[in-house]
Amino acid sequence: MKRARPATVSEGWEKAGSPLDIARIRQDFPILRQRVHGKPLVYLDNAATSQKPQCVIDAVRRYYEAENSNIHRGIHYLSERATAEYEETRAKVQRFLNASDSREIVFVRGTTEGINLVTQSYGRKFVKAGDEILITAMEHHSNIVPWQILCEQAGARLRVIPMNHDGELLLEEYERLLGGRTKLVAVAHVSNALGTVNPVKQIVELAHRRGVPVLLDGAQAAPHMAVDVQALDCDFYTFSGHKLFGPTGIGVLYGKAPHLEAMPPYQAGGDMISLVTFEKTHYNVLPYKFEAGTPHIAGGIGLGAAVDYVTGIGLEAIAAYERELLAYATQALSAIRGLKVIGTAKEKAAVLSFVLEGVHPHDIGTILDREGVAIRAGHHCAMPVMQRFGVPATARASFAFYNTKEEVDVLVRGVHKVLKVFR
Ligand code: C6P
Repeated sequence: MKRARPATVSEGWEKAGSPLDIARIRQDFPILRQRVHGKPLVYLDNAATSQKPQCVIDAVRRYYEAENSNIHRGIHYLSERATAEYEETRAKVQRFLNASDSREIVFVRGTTEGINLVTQSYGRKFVKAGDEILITAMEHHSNIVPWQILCEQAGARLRVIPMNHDGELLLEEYERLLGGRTKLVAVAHVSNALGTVNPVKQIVELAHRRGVPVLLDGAQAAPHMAVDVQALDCDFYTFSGHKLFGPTGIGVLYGKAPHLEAMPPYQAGGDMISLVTFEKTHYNVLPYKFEAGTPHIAGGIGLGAAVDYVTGIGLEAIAAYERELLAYATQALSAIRGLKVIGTAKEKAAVLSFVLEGVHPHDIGTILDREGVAIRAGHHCAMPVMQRFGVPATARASFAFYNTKEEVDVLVRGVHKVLKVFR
């Protein structure tokens, strides 16, 4: 049955209800109490980085106040305590991604480093002249440039799976591109510029039928939906801690153990070795073979607290709430004359990119900022996406579970203010 359109968008929303106590959740994020330019902060730039709950801030502070020491090295009390906490995060991330073994969880600086690790370790060993790497037309630069560099080094070719005008991948083109030369497929789970949730399970299945491994860039997925790497059967999965309500400078690369075993080290130095002589070095076991040097210990401990926090709320509940929020915002913004949403895939996550006729996205961002609303305006490190849609940039609102419909209303009122200035 077709439902009548609610008198105001928010009325329909109120009735939809949500199992999450958002008012309560917001109290966990001290930064959200801030005023910006005299207005309450409305933080809608979560795809760039998300805010930190008090428990994450406390975990980082506690480490520096009470545990600061190097890990995996000392036999003293502080070092053992810090090592245990850092390694506990690895176990938490293993459960979070449902990886079968904590040896498959490699700590990196973030998604960018996770992808660079695979290109420079797996890629340099297994990709040869004449081989092909498949990526998609909606990748972030982090999932384009490292592959370009590898292809240049190896004499391989980078090929691109196209998308339609809604921002959905053309799977028949993908199947056509997958061939005997394909050595690896690298795909964003969720597009940061369009919000598209890609059919990654199907993408992995199609690649595996031809014996091709798949890397999934989970930067925009891991904070917003439950990820099960065993169910997806992906070969590599990477995400950034700072988008998952954790600290910057820490992230995760999941890799299937047989791949990681077969790969040479990415960087060399302390901790990634078991025995060093001037003649020969023996490398450490997984995952330490890929973790050279003193890591971001406080970041790792903070990430553990972040994983606990989102797991406590529940990724299913987060995904459901954000779906409602996105629908509410899409409906409200689409009703504005001259506004065009860029990225209208059927399956979308908490990203809403748009352009306004006759107004540069940077002007939208600047005027919204004066209203206390933080969005991102620009190419979102996805220039080929802008080229595909024929726009220089977009304005992008991106949501997290602490955002509310009232904040969406502030955004909508702000866009009307932009229109008043320009029309
Ligand atoms: N996107 C955005 O505003 P790092 O910088 O390593 O934490 O994440 C890189 C990255 C990789 N893949 C995707 C899909 C991403 O969205 C990002 C980061 C931010 O959209 C900053 S450019």
